Amino acid sequence: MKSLTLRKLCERIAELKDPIVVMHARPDGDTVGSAVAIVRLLSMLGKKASAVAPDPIPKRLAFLTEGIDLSPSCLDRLGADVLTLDVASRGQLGNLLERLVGSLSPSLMIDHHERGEAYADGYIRPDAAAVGEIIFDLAKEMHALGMIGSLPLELLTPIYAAISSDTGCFRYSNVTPHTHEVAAELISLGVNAAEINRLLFDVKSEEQLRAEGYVQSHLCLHPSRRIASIAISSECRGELGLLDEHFETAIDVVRSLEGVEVAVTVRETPDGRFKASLRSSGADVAAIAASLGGGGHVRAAGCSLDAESAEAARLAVVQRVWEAIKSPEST
Ligand SMILES: [Mn+2]
Repeated sequence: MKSLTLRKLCERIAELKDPIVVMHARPDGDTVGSAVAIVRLLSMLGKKASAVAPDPIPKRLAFLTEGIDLSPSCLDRLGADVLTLDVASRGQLGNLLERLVGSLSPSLMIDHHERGEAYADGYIRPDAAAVGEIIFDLAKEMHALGMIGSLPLELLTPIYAAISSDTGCFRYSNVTPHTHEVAAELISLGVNAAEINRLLFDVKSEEQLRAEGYVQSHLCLHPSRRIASIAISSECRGELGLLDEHFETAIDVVRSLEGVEVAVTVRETPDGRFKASLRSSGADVAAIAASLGGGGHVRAAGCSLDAESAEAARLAVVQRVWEAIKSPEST
């Protein structure tokens, strides 16, 4: 698998035939915004591109995907080239894993995860706060090379959303001077940052608020008070009349408790497995997630695991976190 330069990436994108842009499982603002931006770039190059995600795109991100072909039927096209965005390992292809083999194996990957698997020729920049930050550099390079004539708002808006989403509105430690420079340039090119951030962070559905209320009143605090966690089973969701996507912002509630270094949410998935999300204010949760077969960033990572119940999965993850952070030299 080759590691590409930005210039080479431009050339490879220009060569894509009938491209299919693939997002990661449980799509977030970065994978969705980046996918929409790449589809628009590809159409500016005269290509008809589609985008697919292994799971439904959360309603709160629907404002990004207007006019984008998201039909999974694109996977029936023979000879299409597949490009993945923000997908660190094949495991993150979720339900699409079995479809994306043989002639549909990804030929290109653009990513920013530190730990991952090189399953295609790639452009991977762990210093980028979001894949969106890379897509902006890519769009500018294509513009400089004369491959595209302009940088329209319909391209820039999803890029800004991708970056803002993966940085928690520019609050996380992954933000660099370059992240702010890109954001500044996007705003000077006309992006409506206030409106995008309002839609991403301030607007919540009634269901989301109810989910956050449930998490607030059912938080489990480790005796050390350094780990906070919550387990959400399918049964519990059913009783509350809520869907998994309503719990997406629940991790922010868990991590907001004073003194907590690592926040853990465990959600039961439809296949009866459990998906853990870990957020940290210092400890390397990517290493902890990796020890459980997952991956991610130092301060934001996740994994899937099998357990008897959501509660058992929560206890197993908390135990692993505690083992990792209890001795000071490991943090
Ligand atoms: Mn990302």
